[in-house]
Amino acid sequence: MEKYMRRCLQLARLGEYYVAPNPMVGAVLVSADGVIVGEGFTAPYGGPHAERCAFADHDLRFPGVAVDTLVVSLEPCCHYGKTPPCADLIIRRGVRRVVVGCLDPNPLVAGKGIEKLRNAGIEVVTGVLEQHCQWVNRRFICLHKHHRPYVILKWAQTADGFMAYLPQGEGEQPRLHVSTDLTKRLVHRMRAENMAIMVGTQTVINDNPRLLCTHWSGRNPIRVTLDRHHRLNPESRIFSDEAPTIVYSDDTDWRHITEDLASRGIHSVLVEGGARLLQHIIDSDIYDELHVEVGEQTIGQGVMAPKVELKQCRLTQIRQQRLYEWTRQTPPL
Ligand code: AOF
Ligand code: ZN
Repeated sequence: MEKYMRRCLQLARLGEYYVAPNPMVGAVLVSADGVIVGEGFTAPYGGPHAERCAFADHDLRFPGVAVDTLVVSLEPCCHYGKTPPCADLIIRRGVRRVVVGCLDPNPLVAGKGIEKLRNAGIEVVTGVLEQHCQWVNRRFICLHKHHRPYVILKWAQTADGFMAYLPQGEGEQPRLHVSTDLTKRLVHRMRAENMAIMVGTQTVINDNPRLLCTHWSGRNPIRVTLDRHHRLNPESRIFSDEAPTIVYSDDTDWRHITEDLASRGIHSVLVEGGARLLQHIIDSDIYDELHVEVGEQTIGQGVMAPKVELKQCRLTQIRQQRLYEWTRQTPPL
């Protein structure tokens, strides 16, 4: 069943930039002699689920062929959300067997989808490539399991460990450029992969960023920042109408912010700096991944990058840049 599940995971990723806050799911329908006779993946948020799309695909391309097994990367749902329950559809379609990658942690489902299928006499096999299926939806699973978004910290620093020039009085600050065109594009891909993006007050003041996803396909993330001393100019580009923006000014404790983001249904946040905010989060130990880009230049003095041990990180070299990546959970091969 693994080869069918691998295909489900490929299909699931086709929805990657559009389905949040829903999980990305892939489903295939298999005939009794092992041929794939229908494929589907979760439609953009609010649209039909993977299973429903797979049956629609079957009806178009293989209308006369009987379906024996449904293989799906996440437990089929059994609740009415924006769409009706997949479990009911599967039962109605007379499938003999359902093969599931991992359980749906959403308390409205959480095992009840599988139970419903079994009660209807369908054979259910679970846990096929389970870790892979969980990894694909680690953001969605984190939200439901820990009631906080999946947190990714990202910054760029010089070879001598600085992430910005020292402030020089009033007015425009000179910008330190570490990223290259290629790594900037990779950052925009990360923005597309996450529901929210966050920077500290000083970054808004110094860089006046838009924090949009312009160099990758996908939706703009929700922008998040802090403003404890009401220093932000309402004309800042972070307040443009291209994406929503959330500002925390009273309670800027990281744990409380993550709880609030979770209560808004936000399953992931990419934190792009600056140094103080990143260090506060690192000290709180509430984060899941680190992505640190180290350029080759040295500047002698500046704003120091957060202190973390890069030794355990996976290292990738992109031309002159070194990219260090660390995840709390080990990704499956
Ligand atoms: C599935 N197949 O492809 C997905 C599932 O509001 P709705 O109707 O879209 O339901 C969203 C919930 O359904 C979501 O939180 C998760 O529990 C489940 N997602 N289930 O059977 C799918 N994307
Ligand atoms: Zn469903």
